[in-house]
Amino acid sequence: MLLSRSKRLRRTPFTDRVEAAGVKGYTVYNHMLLPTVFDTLEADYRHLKGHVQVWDVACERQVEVKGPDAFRLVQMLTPRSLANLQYGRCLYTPMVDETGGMLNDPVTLKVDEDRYWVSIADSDLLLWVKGIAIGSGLAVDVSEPDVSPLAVQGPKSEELMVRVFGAAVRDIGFFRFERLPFGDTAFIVARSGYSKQGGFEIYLEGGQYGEALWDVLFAAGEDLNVRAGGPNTIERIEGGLLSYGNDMTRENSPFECGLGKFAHLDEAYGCIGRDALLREAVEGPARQIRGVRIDGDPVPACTEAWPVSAGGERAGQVTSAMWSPDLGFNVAIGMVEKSHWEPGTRLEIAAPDGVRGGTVAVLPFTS
Ligand code: THG
Repeated sequence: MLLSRSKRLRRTPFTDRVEAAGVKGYTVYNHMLLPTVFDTLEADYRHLKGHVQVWDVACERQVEVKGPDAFRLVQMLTPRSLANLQYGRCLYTPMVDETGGMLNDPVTLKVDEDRYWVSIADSDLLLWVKGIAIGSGLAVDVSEPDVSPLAVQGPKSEELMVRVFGAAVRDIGFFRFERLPFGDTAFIVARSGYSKQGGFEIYLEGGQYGEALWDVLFAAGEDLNVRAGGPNTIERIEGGLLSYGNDMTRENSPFECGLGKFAHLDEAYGCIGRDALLREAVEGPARQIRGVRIDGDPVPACTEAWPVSAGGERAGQVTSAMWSPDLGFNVAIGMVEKSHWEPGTRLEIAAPDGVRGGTVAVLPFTS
């Protein structure tokens, strides 16, 4: 089965290079190509944990909010207090609707006075933000600028980034960014990314620079064994990084997603979902994201939710699952009902190839 391609399934400034690097699989994310496999998922995983990879994550589109009411609008979107969001900082910001349901889990950057970039996961957040801006009569422009993140991930990422952007890279703290020169322009460079192996994200501003940036990274990293890669499902499940649309949807609150620490309900005045979240906070969530260790041989691909039960009673669902070569068991992420969410609780998981035993675990997986 091949995905039929057209203009609607957007290419990125890096797609020609990704194809030349021998991409073997894509997913679709924000209506855009996202490379997922270059060698095998397991070989890519091993390489990511040992070396350095360059990832085309242009699909992490930016919703730019600009204008005198920009701060006010962004704070309407998230229960996380933005009081500490100075220039140079990135914040992981769950975004919710009026019921407190998750609409997206972006990283938000203050890139200028009265200008924010909301670096989104896979949902059409732009439409929601435009609707709120217009419906509330706010003085803002909401757009999707020509910005395409390129991630450099893995233990050798700092060495590679220093070679291309200079020693200033070393002083960038986790979830901080600097604007660093590149040729006749400059890019925002953040220490962040969708892996637990350490790394950076370069916010390419101007698609015309994409291939030059890609080529410079590969030339500078030859002796570091740099390769093309992408968000690796095995590594991200081990690391407990959530995937919007898979592990959580509009049906889930930040509390259910284990993101309650990012809900500052005493401070996030104006947040559209605040009242609903305040109500939920009284009782606490009825279910929550957990790790699940699944018994047996490597599980098949998790392409839909797998029902989870315990002693005949419904106990939740598994939404991401993979065999972990390093841990030697199947790692999974699921939503588990309160009655069964204590780590160590035994579960039955209805995988497509049969029912398997499993155990509730803490994220991230360590052993
Ligand atoms: N980088 C950028 N944009 C993105 C992603 C990214 N947009 C889509 C998607 N990823 C958004 N989701 C996440 C999920 C987790 C993290 C980042 C984006 C993440 N979490 C860290 C963790 O859980 O350990 C740190 C969170 C914190 O403590 O602040 O990095 O990757 N630009």
